[in-house]
Amino acid sequence: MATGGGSQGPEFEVHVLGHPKGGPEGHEGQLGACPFSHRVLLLLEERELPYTVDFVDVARKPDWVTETNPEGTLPILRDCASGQLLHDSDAISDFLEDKYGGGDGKRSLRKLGDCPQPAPQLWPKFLAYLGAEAGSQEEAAARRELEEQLQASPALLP
Ligand SMILES: N[C@@H](CCC(=O)N[C@@H](CS)C(=O)NCC(=O)O)C(=O)O
Repeated sequence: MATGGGSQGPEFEVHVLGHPKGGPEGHEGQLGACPFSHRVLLLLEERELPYTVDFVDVARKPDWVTETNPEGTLPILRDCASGQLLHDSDAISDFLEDKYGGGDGKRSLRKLGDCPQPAPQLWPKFLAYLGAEAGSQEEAAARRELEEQLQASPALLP
């Protein structure tokens, strides 16, 4: 396990998606392309919380991952003091905010419900637009649908 965050003993264990191709060290010690895992590492770093990180090979997922969460997804955060396991980056983000937000001179990163949210189809429509053939009717339709989603996300617009 690698370590990060503050200088005291680890307060959290974070299990994140490992790199699928590996390298000289295989999957161990390499972060994979998982925005949810990156998010949790960033939250711990931003709060300067001491943690250890475990890079999980999803092709050989340990049993405890699926036993504790039927969806079997990463990241997973373990609070070393209480032993509590948290799955899902939204839940982890809100848990850290409840525990550390705004206290001891640390700035609040806000809870999910207090942040502006995009329309639910914004990201899928953006991906559909990117994947459409340039100049095609499909691209024009995908662009219209993307614009509708943007209009439905006023808090994100300048
Ligand atoms: N809603 C979850 C999504 C997590 C997720 O989809 N993780 C993916 C990697 S980006 C995963 O663990 N995939 C492995 C699998 O499904 O076996 C969160 O926010 O943490």
